[in-house]
Amino acid sequence: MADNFTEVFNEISDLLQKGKAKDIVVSVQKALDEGAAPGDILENALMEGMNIVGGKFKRNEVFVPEVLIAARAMNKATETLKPHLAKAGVKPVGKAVICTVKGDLHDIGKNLVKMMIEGKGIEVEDLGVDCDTQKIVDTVTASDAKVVCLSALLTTTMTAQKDVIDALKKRRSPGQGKNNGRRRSGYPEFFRRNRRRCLYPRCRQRCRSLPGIF
Ligand code: B12
Repeated sequence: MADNFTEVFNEISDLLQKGKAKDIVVSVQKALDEGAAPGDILENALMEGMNIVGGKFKRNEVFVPEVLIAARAMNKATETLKPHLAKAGVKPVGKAVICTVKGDLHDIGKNLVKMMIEGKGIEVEDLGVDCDTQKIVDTVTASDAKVVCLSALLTTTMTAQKDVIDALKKRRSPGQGKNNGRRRSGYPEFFRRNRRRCLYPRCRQRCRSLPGIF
């Protein structure tokens, strides 16, 4: 953490842990005015505070209501940061679909990832939380999205990521018919063209992520 900003970053982290949504917006603005980099505020103040809340939640020192008000403060703070993280006036370079999978309501990380991707000039269609596999597949198929971002924080919802990937592999979108007698892959063209590896660990496709995003 940049020494100059230790005080204001600690203040932001404390306010997040206490769930002070109004005050945190003022402190985030103060940090920006003092010249702190938006990415540092996110990582060294907000994420720091959320990790402390997470640790306390795990040790049963705080409970769901406290985590929820901290989450609300986090969302308010990231709203303030958003315009500073996004590159103004960047022409969209592609489209992504993002959501949390069926059964998962944790959307803070998803919202952050969305902001980061938007900051790279990618247009993002956000399907929200607790998203049905079929709805994701339909949206991806109907759109020209090149990237699908699936967020799952629970052990029990991880498998829904695989469900979506399997369903996407099986589907045949209107533009994905036969190609020289061979069936074309259901994977978005981007992955094949850019030779990236899939986010799903066991998938052998090379479609990891866009360069420099994650
Ligand atoms: C906040 C929180 C909640 C809030 C969520 C509020 C909200 N609107 O999001 C509430 C109180 C609702 C909640 C509920 C529950 N929670 Co909770 N929660 C958390 C907590 C404390 C923080 C998560 C968070 O937001 N972190 C901050 C963000 C910024 O980090 P992140 O989510 O990890 O996201 C980053 C990366 O993961 C990544 N990322 C995230 N998504 C994506 C997507 C893509 C495509 C990419 C590339 C990257 C990426 O990038 C993000 C930025 O770096 C975690 C503990 C922890 N320390 O993680 C537990 C935790 C996730 N919850 C847990 C549990 C058990 C639950 C409940 C089942 C509790 C209960 N008994 O009711 C419920 C389930 C609700 C549901 N159906 O989803 C467990 C999960 C354990 C497990 N292995 O399954 C955890 C780990 C706590 C614990 N240690 O026990 N929770």
